[in-house]
Amino acid sequence: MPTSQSPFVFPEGFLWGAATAAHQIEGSPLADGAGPSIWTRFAHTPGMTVNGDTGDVACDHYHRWKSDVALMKSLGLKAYRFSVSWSRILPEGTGRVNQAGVDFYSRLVDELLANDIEPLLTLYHWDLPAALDDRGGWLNRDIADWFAEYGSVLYRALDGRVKKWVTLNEPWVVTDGGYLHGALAPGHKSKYETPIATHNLMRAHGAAVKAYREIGKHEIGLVVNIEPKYPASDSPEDAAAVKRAHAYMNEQYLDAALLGRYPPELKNEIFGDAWPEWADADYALIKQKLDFIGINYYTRSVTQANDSYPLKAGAVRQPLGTYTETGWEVFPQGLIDLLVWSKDRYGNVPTYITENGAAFFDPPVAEGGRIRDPLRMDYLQKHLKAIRSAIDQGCDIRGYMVWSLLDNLEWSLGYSKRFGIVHVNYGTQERTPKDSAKYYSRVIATHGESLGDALP
Ligand code: GBH
Repeated sequence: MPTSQSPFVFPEGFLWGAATAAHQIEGSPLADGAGPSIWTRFAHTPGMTVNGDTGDVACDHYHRWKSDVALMKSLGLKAYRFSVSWSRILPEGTGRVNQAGVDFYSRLVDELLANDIEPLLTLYHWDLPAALDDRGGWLNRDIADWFAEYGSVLYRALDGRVKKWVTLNEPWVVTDGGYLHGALAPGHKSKYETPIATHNLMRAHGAAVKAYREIGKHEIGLVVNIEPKYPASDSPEDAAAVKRAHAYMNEQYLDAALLGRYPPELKNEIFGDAWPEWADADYALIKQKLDFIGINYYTRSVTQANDSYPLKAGAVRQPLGTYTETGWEVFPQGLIDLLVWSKDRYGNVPTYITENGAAFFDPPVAEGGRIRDPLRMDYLQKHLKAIRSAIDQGCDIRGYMVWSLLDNLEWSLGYSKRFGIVHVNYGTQERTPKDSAKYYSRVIATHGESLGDALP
């Protein structure tokens, strides 16, 4: 029983968990009747991923789901956030349901519940059915209906056992990476396509929430990535760059979902004529009541004006900053700042931190199976303290999902970056909890009370 002595004890019911995504851990993407996704296709296109890495095997979670749940249980996790691969459920994206795909997730959910681990299910974590991409993917307005149809199959199969649903993971990354800069599937580079993909993602989100209200009885929300923007100098140019970057990354999707509009900077300062006018009926579809929002936080951005296209703003490296292996600055105060900003702008919607974590080089597994990852442990401690402090400042934070349970496929970076609190040996598929996993277990077991203790 936590005592009131520790300033770090978390509110009752605060949900401690870990997160993953289907394409990043499952492997066997075409097993049991599944159709290909844009990520299967993209990763098999030469030159698109580091070392040509693909998700064909990944962490083999598709076969190891049961022992992976036992691993979660042994760490004391109370929740597990995962995503469903759309093309396992509907191989063509719409129409025919592949029951074997539904059964896979149904068994996973049963196993989680049998171990008292609450499932948080994300419908879309970037692996669009390739068959839908062939029909225009996120550029086709029909995708709102396709997405609601897909969601409805899962709501009917799993609602009640699953009580927390997420429509989209990080629509900003889908559009910026997939349609503007092309580093992620489907690899397009078009200023004209990006706003259309954005808008159809949000229409699909709205349609899936609307369908949920007819079928489901529990909670549904949206997950976004937020990166607070700070000016690199006092110049008016940098202040304007911050405003653009903030509107583009941080306000774009939450404003649409919660306020029913897009920030004016998108048309006036960033996309110009490439930003279309949308019908009022679209905004009405997009703005649905949400039960919660999920925020993924990794880093901040110190922003300056530049001539990059089309944002004319970019991040500057901080000479005194600490950086992770993906080149992201460690900046826990940013998490407090963004949670307070979100509370003030959107009215303290119940919020989960649905991802937070860091890639660092881990030493090889030492004798006795120990993996020392002091930098990741320090990262977790600082960010959990930041959340505790945001709660003290009145933010309604309901839970925390560390990214990630396992080392996994880091999209186009392949297996080169390790975010797991559990090490994966990709040769043997052996899982070894790192020191950070043991630390996180103890924080969970003490409900935060031990958060201030010196790190081992
Ligand atoms: C998440 O996205 C994904 O949901 C998850 O699948 C992924 O594995 C995980 O993060 C780790 O990458 O280069 O300094 O300008 C991360 C969203 C958006 C966070 C871009 C970092 C760039 C920082 N990312 N942001 S910088």
